[in-house]
Amino acid sequence: MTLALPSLDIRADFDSGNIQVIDASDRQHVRLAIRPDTKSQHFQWFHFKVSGLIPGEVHRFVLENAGASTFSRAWQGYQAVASYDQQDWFRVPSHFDGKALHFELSSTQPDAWFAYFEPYSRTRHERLVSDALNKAGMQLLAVGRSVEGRDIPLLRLGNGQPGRRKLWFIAQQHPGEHMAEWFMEGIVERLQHSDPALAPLLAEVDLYLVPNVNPDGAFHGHLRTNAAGRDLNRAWQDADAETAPEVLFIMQQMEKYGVDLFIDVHGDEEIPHVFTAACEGNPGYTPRIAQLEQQFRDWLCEQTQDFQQVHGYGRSQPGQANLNLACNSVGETFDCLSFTLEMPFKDHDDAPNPRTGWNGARSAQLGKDVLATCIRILPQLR
Ligand code: GEM
Ligand code: ZN
Repeated sequence: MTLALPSLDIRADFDSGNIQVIDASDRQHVRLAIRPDTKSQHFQWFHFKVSGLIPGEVHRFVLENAGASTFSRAWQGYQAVASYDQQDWFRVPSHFDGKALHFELSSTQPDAWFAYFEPYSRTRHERLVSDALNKAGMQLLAVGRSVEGRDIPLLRLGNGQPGRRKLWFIAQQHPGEHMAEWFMEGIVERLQHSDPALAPLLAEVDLYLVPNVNPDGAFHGHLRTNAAGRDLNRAWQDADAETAPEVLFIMQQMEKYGVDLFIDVHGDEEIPHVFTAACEGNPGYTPRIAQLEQQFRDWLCEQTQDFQQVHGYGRSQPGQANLNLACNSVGETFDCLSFTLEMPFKDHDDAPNPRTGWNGARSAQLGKDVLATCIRILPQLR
């Protein structure tokens, strides 16, 4: 009598889930595909659960449409992440053959989750907001609404009195870049432990946080767009209430309160390093802003080995910046220090961690280190 092996059950019908099952009948060759963002051709983010694994056996998975994804070159050198408990995520052997991404797991458990990066869930987002309000002394200043009606909380630490410096962080305009809200968790966690190093922040600063700009896209397992199919980081010159209410809300709040330093938190699919992009291409770029940018980067390098200035995007030519991007739009509008901060989907190769690659905890620590650098540069902001 032959015992029938349990078939594999593969699901993605949950928060930030994304997979399409082509054929799961062969556990040595599980054929999968990534679903595109709604109303958009972008795709790269994946997140799914597998049940029915046989402990001790190697299971092999193939993302057959990886070669057609938005950043297809980024699969070179990339390793997928897996978890048995949705807490501890680790890298699994992966390779890209130019068309498909292959990865495998020598399973120790019958169930496992796989994802493009360590997911940041909506439940954890709600706990983050609760901790910000109840443990970190922040206030819920305003609430925006996404295309599908999800809350977009704007949190503030500080009393909004005239003369205080206004520091803004926004995260996950691009919903698949989950490292961004891990970064925000680090900032909120840091604020729960008062110490003398935070004194300048508390005395002189109003700190504005938008922990997740794109809750619809995050929930639906999108890489790049909101529920209306818009790339929010291309909507900062023409945001409207129907297709980019998320950006419109933030712009209106910035106009109301002002900005002295802005950091837009992202993830980068291809470059295996932490880096920043800034406003050198803005029409209003000045030597003052150039000096502030360099000082901030130099000090962040002193603060952490998880930052570097060698690798990153090419510099924009003078006057050629795309002002549809948040960093450039805010920097130009408020004549302030303004960065896009990029964390890797792969690893920070200057300080690699082979087991985890770049992950949530390192993103959170970077948030703390960036906040410390913001405090250090405060006296120079205006
Ligand atoms: C990037 S920001 C792109 C900035 N490019 C240069 N050359 N400064 C985007 O929106 O495409 C942010 C991201 O998605 O990570
Ligand atoms: Zn991004």
